[in-house]
Parts: sequence; structure tokens; C-alpha cells
Amino acid sequence: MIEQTVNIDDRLAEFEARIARGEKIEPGDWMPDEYRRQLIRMISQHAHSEVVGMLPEGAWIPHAPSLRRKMVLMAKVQDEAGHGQYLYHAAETLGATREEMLDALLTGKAKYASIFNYPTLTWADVAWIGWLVDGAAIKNQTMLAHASYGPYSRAMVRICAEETFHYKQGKEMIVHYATNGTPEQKAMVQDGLNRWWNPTLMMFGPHDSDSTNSEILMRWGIKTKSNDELRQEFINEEVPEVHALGLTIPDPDLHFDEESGNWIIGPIDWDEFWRVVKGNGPMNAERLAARRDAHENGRWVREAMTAYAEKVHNHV
Ligand code: FAQ
Repeated sequence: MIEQTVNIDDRLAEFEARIARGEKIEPGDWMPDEYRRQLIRMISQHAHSEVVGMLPEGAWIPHAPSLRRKMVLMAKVQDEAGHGQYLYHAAETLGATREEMLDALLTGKAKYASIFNYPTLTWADVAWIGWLVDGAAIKNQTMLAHASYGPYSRAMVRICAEETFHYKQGKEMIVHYATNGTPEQKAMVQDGLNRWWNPTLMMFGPHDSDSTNSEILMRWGIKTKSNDELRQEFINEEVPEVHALGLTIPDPDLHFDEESGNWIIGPIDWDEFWRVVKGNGPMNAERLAARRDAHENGRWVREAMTAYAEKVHNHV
């Protein structure tokens, strides 16, 4: 018994030394159960976010204002499906099955990014998702590209490249409407900012003091920056860009602090955040209903593929 404890301590020390040396942990390598559990939790939530994240923008594909805008949006939404695939695969390398992950999503047990439980009321919302939501996602995922788990970090490198295109197409639209748009388009852009700014800041997760997972994630090199650090970097980068377009950020307390060089925001409405995370946001029920429908409608494809695979297997 004592020998076994020493053995596990040795393995943990070696595991942590590998992370300290910047080595990647790969699927067959020894890892603490908690490392595996944290990664499955985070990667599966991330995969669900990509897939549920197709819905708010997907709703606008039939209403895109031009063929060019429609093609760009279709490519973007398809990319998000691909990101979901990479991420479900990364979680599978840790022993999670696709069935149990999807079951957790469809029964409402799994979390996914709060931001996708808000409605897309106008075309400008599609543009703001590109700029703000993809912008926030890139900030977080650029950090995760350095995560200690190999399959997750490699998926992030690929995803970030595609998200950069998503960010640019959103920003290009906002710049266009805010500078060359009609008065209606300018008003639509400001209205979208009024609704998307605060929920975007919530994407980074609770303040560090309330972030239950950060300590262990940072100890094991999964996260290398805290929720508040990333949120502040995002704010510092985006506020001047939004101001340059003459738009108003919906935060009366927002001001620049010369000493720290930071843009300081007012309080975030964490009651709203937890309401949304717990399933009571404006669109939670609708998002899950859409995913359940898609899952049911795809049942025949899964059955046909399983039957085909069995036939090939039996033949061999
Ligand atoms: N929404 O202890 P922490 C995208 C939960 S991808 C919902 O601080 P952690 C692409 C958290 O799970 C966007 N729940 O958690 C796209 C935990 O609960 P648990 C998704 C949230 O893990 C763009 C509890 O609160 N990106 O947008 C949220 O250390 C456009 C306590 O929180 C990722 O998933 C939230 N915002 O830090 C697609 C990146 N925040 O699980 C379509 C990977 C926190 O203990 C269109 N994930 N919670 O029951 C991460 O980096 C981290 O998981 C954080 C949260 C930073 C999200």
C-alpha cells in the first residue's frame, strides 16, 4: 500500500516535471484522474459551444443581405461544425464517448458557452458575433493552443486560424455599416453592440475569486492565464477599436486608467450570467430543442452508417 502511494507520488512528480519542461501530455501517457476529468469537462463543453454556436448565426443564412454575405456566413457556420468535430475527437482520446457527451448536452446536464443563449435579432448581431464573440473566443483559444494536453492544443491551433477569418468578416461588416452605412444601419450596429457587449465579457467566466477550476487548470498548464486576465486583455484591445468607429460601449463606468494602462469596466451582472448558465437564459430552451431535433433527424444517418460498418466488418 505504502509502496503504491510512493509510486503514484513519483508519477505525479514526473507528470508535473514534464509539464514544467513544456512537454505535451499525449493520450496514452499517465495522467492524474483529475487532469483527465478536467479536460473532458472543458473540451466537451467547448465542443458543445461550437455546435450550439451554429444556431444564432445559422438562423440568418436564409436572410443574408447578399449572395456574398450568404456565402461567407455559410462557410463560417460550417467551420463551427468542424470545430465541434475536432473537439469531440479530442475528448474521445481521453476515454469520453460521443454518445455520453451528446446525451449530457441533449438532456441539459452539460454546460456550454452562455453567449449562445441570446437571440440574434438583426443582421448586425451576426456581424457582432464575428467581431466580439469570435474575438473573445480567439483570445481564450490562443492561450489554449499552449495547453499541456497535445490533442487539445493542436486542435486549438487549427481552430484559431479559422476563427481569425470569422473575426475579420464580422469586423469588416461593422466597420462598413458604422462608417458608410445608412442612418438605419448605423442605428442597427449600435443596438447590436448594446446587447452583445456585456454577454461577451461574461464568456471569459466568473471573476478569478469565484473560478472554482482555475487553480488546478493553471497548475497543470491547461490554462496559462486567468479569466480576469484574458477579459482585461480583450477589453483593452477592443475598446479603442470600437470607439474609433464613433460607437458607444454600453457601460457608463467605462474609463481609462492611466496608471495601469487598463480600460476599467463597471460591475458585471453575475446574476444574469448564472441564470443563463443554469438554463434560464432567453434562448436556452430553444437552443436545446433545436439540437434535439437535429439529433433525431440525423438518427437514420447514424443507423445507416453503423449498419454499413457492421456489414463491412462481417464481410472481412
Ligand atoms: N458559459 O471555474 P470556472 C466559441 C462555468 S467557443 C457557461 O472559471 P473554467 C466559438 C464553468 O464551466 C466558446 N458556463 O471554469 C464560436 C464552471 O462550471 P463547471 C467556448 C461557464 O473552466 C464563436 C463554472 O462556470 N469556449 O465561442 C462559462 O476554469 C462564434 C465556474 O467557472 C470554450 O469553451 C461560460 N461563459 O473557465 C462558435 C473554451 N464560464 O464546469 C460559434 C474552453 C464559466 O465546474 C460562433 N473553456 N462557466 O460545472 C475555457 O477556457 C474555460 O472553461 C472557461 C471557464 C474560460 C470558459
